[in-house]
Amino acid sequence: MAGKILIIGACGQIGTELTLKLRDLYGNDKVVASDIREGSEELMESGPFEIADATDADLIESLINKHGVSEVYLMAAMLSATAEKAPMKAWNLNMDSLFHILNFAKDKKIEKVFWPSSIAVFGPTTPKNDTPQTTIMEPSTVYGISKQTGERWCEYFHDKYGVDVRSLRYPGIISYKTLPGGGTTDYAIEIFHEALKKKSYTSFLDENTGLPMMYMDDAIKATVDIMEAPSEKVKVRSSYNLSALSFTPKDLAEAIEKEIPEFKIAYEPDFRQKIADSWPSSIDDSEARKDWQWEHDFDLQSLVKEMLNGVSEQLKTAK
Ligand code: AKB
Repeated sequence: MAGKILIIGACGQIGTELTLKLRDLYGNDKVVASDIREGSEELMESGPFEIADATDADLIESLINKHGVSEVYLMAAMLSATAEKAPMKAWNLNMDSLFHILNFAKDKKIEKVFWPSSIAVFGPTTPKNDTPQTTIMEPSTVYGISKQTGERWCEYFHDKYGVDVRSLRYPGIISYKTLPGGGTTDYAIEIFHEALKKKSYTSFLDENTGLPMMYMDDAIKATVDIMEAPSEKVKVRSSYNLSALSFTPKDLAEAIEKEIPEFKIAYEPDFRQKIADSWPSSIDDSEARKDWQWEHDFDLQSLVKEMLNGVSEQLKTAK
């Protein structure tokens, strides 16, 4: 890598763990974290940090120049449930931030870009099971529309201007270090906190809502792998399907019950049910597995064990 890495949206759920992993891999001073707000102590103290609004092109450009940045990971975004409540704000954040970075890459101010897409690019008319890489995509959420549009622009900037942009369609990502904000898959994180605190949880999705999910360590591994892959192996320049697990709230509750036998779950679906119903239940990610040898490590029971251990440690230190 010629210069440093800049992570925009470094204090979010994925950004936090990605920053720490990249600092481990490439050195603390090589990875500049930035976000609109400060993040965890570990993130703030382990390397350079800048307050930055992802939509402020001049500020982002000044950070690229100041730190000698050659790679950008653009993790800032408004997620599905929150975006439904503020459609234009979500559209502006999700699209403006991407255009700034793609244009910097087009103008050779940076060399390489990572931008996350999501299973939200699919919609109610998409085949629900084993959703293929290339298929019908008619997303019905603001977030999904912004991610699908972003994918088209990534491919366009690659094909037309030779921009080295790489992207993954993340499923629901399960982790405990930093809470997610405003996603439809967040029930699968809340459930662990409530299981340990109260031995019960009321899910905002119906018991049989199957969704693609993944443990954070696998999501970070996929992100590092696609960014380290030789350019010719990255054949899809819109965004790769990426998959590990698929489960329903009922499956997850049963896996938690194996560890906490008294655990009880109830179901009170809200507006997020409609979003979840429009998304696939499972994803075919054979192209990622073939092109750059993607493999996941965590199955449902190992994810449950990691989450219960991680959240209970957090609850102990919070006391
Ligand atoms: C959300 O639920 O909005 C996100 C996603 C699947 O992209 N976790």
